[in-house]
Formats: sequence, structure tokens, C-alpha cells
Amino acid sequence: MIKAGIYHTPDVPYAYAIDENTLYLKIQAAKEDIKNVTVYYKDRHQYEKPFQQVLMNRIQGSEIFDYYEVELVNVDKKFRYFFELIDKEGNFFYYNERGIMNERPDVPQTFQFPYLCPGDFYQQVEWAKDGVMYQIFPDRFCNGNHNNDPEGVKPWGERVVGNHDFFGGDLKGITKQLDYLKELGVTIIYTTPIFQSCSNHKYNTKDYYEIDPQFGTKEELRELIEEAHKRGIRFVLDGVFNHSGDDFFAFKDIMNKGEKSVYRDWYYIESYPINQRELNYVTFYDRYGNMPKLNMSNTDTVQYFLDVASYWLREFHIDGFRLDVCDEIDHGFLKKFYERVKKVNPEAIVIGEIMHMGNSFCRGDELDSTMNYPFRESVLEFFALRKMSAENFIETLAIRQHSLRKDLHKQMLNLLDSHDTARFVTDASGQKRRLELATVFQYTYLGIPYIYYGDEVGLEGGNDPDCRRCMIWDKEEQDTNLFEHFKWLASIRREHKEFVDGEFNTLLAKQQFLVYERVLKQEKSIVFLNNSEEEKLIYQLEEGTYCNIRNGEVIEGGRELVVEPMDFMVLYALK
Ligand code: ARE
Ligand code: CA
Repeated sequence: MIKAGIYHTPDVPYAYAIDENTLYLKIQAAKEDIKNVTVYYKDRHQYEKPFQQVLMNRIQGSEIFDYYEVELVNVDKKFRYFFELIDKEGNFFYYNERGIMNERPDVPQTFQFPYLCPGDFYQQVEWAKDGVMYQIFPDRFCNGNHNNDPEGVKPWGERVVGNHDFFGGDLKGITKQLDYLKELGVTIIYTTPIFQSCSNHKYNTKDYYEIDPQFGTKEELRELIEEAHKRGIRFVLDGVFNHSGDDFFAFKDIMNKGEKSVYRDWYYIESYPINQRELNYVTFYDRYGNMPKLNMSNTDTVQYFLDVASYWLREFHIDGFRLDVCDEIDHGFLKKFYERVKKVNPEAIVIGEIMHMGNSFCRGDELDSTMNYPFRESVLEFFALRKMSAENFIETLAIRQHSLRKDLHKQMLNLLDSHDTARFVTDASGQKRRLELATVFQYTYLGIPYIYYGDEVGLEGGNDPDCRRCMIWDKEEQDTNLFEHFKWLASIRREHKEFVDGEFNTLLAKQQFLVYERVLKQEKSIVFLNNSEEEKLIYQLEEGTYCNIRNGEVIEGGRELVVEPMDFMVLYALK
């Protein structure tokens, strides 16, 4: 046995409470090195009681590791356990708190999961997990009221977009387009910030209790949310709590009163008076003087922002927050924030904007999800830039999958692009077929599909600010085939729960060919993606009867299946 491959720790993502009696356990082993793994467990206080044993399930791992998992039920809620590993040669090994041994460990040396504390259970956000998210940059989505347009708005659709341009989009415009979003299959809207702020993106908040007049009124927000809810669409707001605008009252007070300001501890001020040219205070990205970083370990600041969250949840029935620059905010604040949000609305979601792994935020007590930028990087390199083989692609995803707890991984927001990146189709040199294949993957992989407004009709754009062009509403200019494709994807995800909750198993990942199945109890679908521009994908299909869910055709298995270059197929196993 390759001992170096063995790993477990009684902590997330290797061990965590699923509910009041159930413990999830996972162990890592070197690839194809182990015949099987059995876990022995019992109540930790019952020394005399014999261990119960259960064989662990092997799940698909990465290129170098295999994983075994199991759910243990113990009504006494207290666990003591160790692993028995049998290698390919039939040798027995025992793994416990003190390492790997040749003999069965004594009871005191076993791993322990001392208690399944009720407060530690993680509750999945069902409506989010089953849904499709749509991101809106309000100034650019739809102008529903010309009376609130800021001065000097540019004509809608102007090709060149500057850092400081305004186009007049607003909340009324979003309300007007709810039926459009419903048709697309959207179930969650997330808007970038809408609180009062002088910029077009509004990430420098002036007042966390006001809607920016450019976007409308509180009444209009209320109407938007009510109308969305009527259509089964949830509404998530952007919370910019890492920093405020420099015109936020607390920072202004420090600018005016210097050291004497009662708000001096709300920020990280290095010296007085405030000097916006030299930046003698901490800011977002160390350079944006109009975005001073908030001190979220200061009790008053924390209290203020917890109340801000309560206000929008309670008064406007928003369904959650996306937290800007989440990974630079204190864990302590995030834990309190999560607790407050769930207290006001137990169903609400908390999403972190984290561009990297961010696993320390994903233990189940700070966030329900993150914007899955690592997913985006992989999909971009495989489908758009074609810099990666299918093997590498699957490997990068497997590493991410196994580093996170399963329930949270199914709620990751799988984006292809956002207001901070170039658009996928533009990175794909305008080749929409690449976008189509990538979206097939996005909608049939683990996690929540996330559309950045306009991608569904072929809107293009390079890096910020070009990725923030106005939404195309002229039907002549919209790519309606693409729209139909997105619609179809949402429908198969709605109808086939295996795409939401099923296990993901790769059947083939080679060069530019990808075949995988999603399995949920008796339900199984197989996805074939041929990302090659020249070669056919030829795959020996297992015996059985399948339905091609794109056209309803019934296909008998036990034969070779051919998928043309840059094409895909989704088969549902009938029997
Ligand atoms: C824009 C332009 C700048 C210009 C500036 C001034 O992009 O080039 O100099 O305007 O006019 C918001 C606006 C941006 C604006 C920025 C500053 O939306 O348009 O810049 O404010 O005024 C990191 C963070 C991540 C952050 C990105 C942007 O980790 O949290 O940077 N994303 C959020 C929002 C943004 C928002 C802010 C934060 C600020 O989603 O829209 O910007 O509130 C690597 C790094 C990442 C890094 C990423 C991008 O991947 O590892 O950490 O993300 O690059 O730089
Ligand atoms: Ca307007």
C-alpha cells in the first residue's frame, strides 16, 4: 500500500455532520492502490460495545487519488471510528488518530467525532441548488424609465463602453423583463449593487439604506421582488461590505474630524489627516481611494452591517446576498452575518465572491455558495481557449470537488463569465459553438448554472468595461438559436433531477472527448461532448435502451455511438 496516499482528518470535507444522527466520512487513498476500505465505528463512550463495520463506497477521484465515502448513523450521536484498508495484494492496514498500523488499534487511539451538534448541521438551500442564476448589471440590462436616467446617458447599445459611462438601465427595466427571464428558465436573479453610489457599477456605496435614484425607488424594488416571486424567481442583492464608498457617512466624518471622529475604528487609518492622494488608509486593491476598507472586527461596524442585512431581508423580502470581495473579510464577521441572515430568513442564501478556492469560507457556517471562478477557468481553457485536454480538465474539476463538502459543492455558482471578466464567447474568438458545448457541460455538471446577462443571445465583450455592454433587445440582433439552446438546457435540468443531485462519474476523458454520467438512484443520464473540430467521438455504448433527450429518439445500446466534431448528445437510460 502507498501509505503516502492515505489521508483523513475528522473535519470538513473529510468528516461532518449531515443531520442529528448521521456522520459523513471520506478517506483518500493512492489511485488504484486499495482493494477496499471498511470503517469500524461505535458510540465513543461505550468502551465495551463491539464496533459495527461497514464497507465504504469508492467514488471517482482525481488522477492520483481515489476516495471512499460513507454515511454512518449512530443514534447516540457520538462517534469513534477507524479504517481498515486492504491493498491489492491482500495486506491489511489500520488507520486511526495515530497513523497507519498493521494491527487493529486499541479503542482509545481511534478517530473521534465527539458529537453531532444540532447547531453544526448544514442545510442545503434547495431552491438555489435546483435553480438557474442570472446576473444583471442594472445600468446595462434594460431601461424601464427614462425619467430617472442620470445626466448625459449614452445611447442604448453604443458599442464602445467607458469606465464612467451611464446607459440608464434600472429596476423598472428588470421588472419589465421578468417574463423574458422566466422563459429562459431563470429562477434566481442576482444584481450587482443597487444601493446609492455615484459610479455606474455602484461598488463604492454612499448609503446602504437607499436605492440609487438612477435605478429607481424602494417602491420599485418592492414591486420587482413581488413580481419575481410571483413567477417563482428569487432575488439576490450584492452586499459590498469589504469597503464602503468614501462618501459614506462614517468615512466622511473621519475626513472632517480626523482622529476625533467616533468612527475612526470603522476603517484602517494609518495617520491623520486623511490624505486621498497618498492613501494613508487601507483601501480595496491597495489603490482605490474611493473604496476605504471597513474594519469588520470592530463591534459597531459589525452591528451596523448586520442591521443593514436585516433591513433588506425583512422589509423587502430579498432572498439573499452575494458578498463582494468576501475572501478579504474577517471570518468572525462572516459567521455573524450568516447567522443573522438565517435568523431573519432561514431560506435565504449567502454567496461569497471568491475568485479562488476559498475553502476556509465553505465549512457550512459562513457561506452557502461561492461564485465558482475555478470552474470558469477550467471551462474556459478547455472549451474556449482549447489549451487543455479533457484529462486535465476533469482533473482540475475533481481536485476542486474533493476539496469541498459535497452539499456545498452542489451549490457552487458555475459561471462562464461575469462583469469582471471578458465574455466567454469573446474569449472563444466569437465561436458560438464553443459556448454551446460549454453550456451543455455547465448545465449537466455538479453545481448551479449561472448566466451573465446577454450571454444567452450572443452578447460579446472583452475585459471590464467592455464586458458591460448594453443588453440586446432588438430581436433581429439577438441570437435566437442560442436563446433556445439555453432554454432547452434549463428544461432538461428541471426534468432530470440527476443533473442536480446525481453523482458525477467520468466515463471517458481523452484528448478533446468527454463522456460522463449523472446518476441518482434509478435515474441515469449520459452526456457525450465532442470538443474536437476534426475527429469523430466513437464510444462503445453499454447495453440498454436509451432516449436521446434532444429529439426523443430511442437508441439501443451495445453498439458504437458516433458523435460528430463539435457536437454533443445527452442520453437518458430507459432501462
Ligand atoms: C474599474 C476598472 C479599473 C479602473 C477602475 C477605476 O476595472 O481598471 O482602474 O474601474 O475607474 C468595481 C468595479 C470595477 C472597478 C473597481 C475599482 O466593478 O469596474 O474597476 O470597482 O473601482 C479582485 C478581487 C475581487 C474583485 C476584482 C475586481 O478579489 O473581489 O478584483 N471583484 C469585486 C467586484 C468588482 C468590483 C469590486 C470587487 C470592488 O466583482 O466588480 O469592482 O468593489 C485575479 C486575482 C483576484 C482579482 C482578479 C481581478 O484573479 O487573483 O483576486 O479579483 O484577478 O483583478
Ligand atoms: Ca432609467
